[in-house]
Amino acid sequence: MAQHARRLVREAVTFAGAGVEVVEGLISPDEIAGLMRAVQDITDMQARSVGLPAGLDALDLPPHARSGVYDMVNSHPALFRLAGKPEIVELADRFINGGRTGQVIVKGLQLRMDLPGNQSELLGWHRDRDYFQSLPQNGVVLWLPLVDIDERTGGISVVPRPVPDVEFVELVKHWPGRKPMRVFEVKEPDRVLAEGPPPVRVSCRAGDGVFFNLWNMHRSEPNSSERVRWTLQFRYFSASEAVASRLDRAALEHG
Ligand SMILES: O=C(O)CCC(=O)C(=O)O
Repeated sequence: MAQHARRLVREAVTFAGAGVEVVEGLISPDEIAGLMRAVQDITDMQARSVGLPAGLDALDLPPHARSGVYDMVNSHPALFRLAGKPEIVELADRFINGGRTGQVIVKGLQLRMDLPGNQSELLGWHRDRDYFQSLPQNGVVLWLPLVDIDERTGGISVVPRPVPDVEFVELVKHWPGRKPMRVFEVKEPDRVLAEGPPPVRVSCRAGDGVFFNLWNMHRSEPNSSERVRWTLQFRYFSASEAVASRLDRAALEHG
């Protein structure tokens, strides 16, 4: 597995982009604590709904109540506030558009809860582009852990180059306590892996941001620690591309 470098925000904006960019301290300990308070409020609400006391960890809830935490937390305003944080949007804009254009949109906001020892929610090799086929194809993924990431917590591995010329398959997966989920996986990941460069296994601190291209193949690594691996995922897309294609369509429609 290849190594990656962690960079400060001010250095990252001058980086040409080898495919994976780990930016130090993108969100602060206070912002993480704020988000985890929101998670706890929702956990307490779900616990009470099944007759359990407040103050429990999501891990202590039965799967269907835990699933409720997962679903509600993904619609919490705290997620939207972080995704719109100016420093983050500016970085996404630089990675996508190469400059400070303000022409980005964010979609696919998600807070993942990876349970200890639970391999069932792990995602195999995939590209996020395949989940957002109707959106602009120029974009970046931001994967942002709320806990320190090391060998034990697992995390993700990313192939540090875009792979536009691979086939993917659509599957439906069933995970305990969750609704069936549609996933997209790369059909022959070994071929891509054999062509190199080797995947980068991410290790970083809570609050660091891991950026990579929408077309980069990546997968989950198992969580073998005793704690939940909480991570955020936001996807940023080039809005200028969306505007350009709308203009093209309008020109076609109206001659
Ligand atoms: O965090 C993980 O385990 C994988 C997340 C991921 O690959 C994704 O959301 O696209």
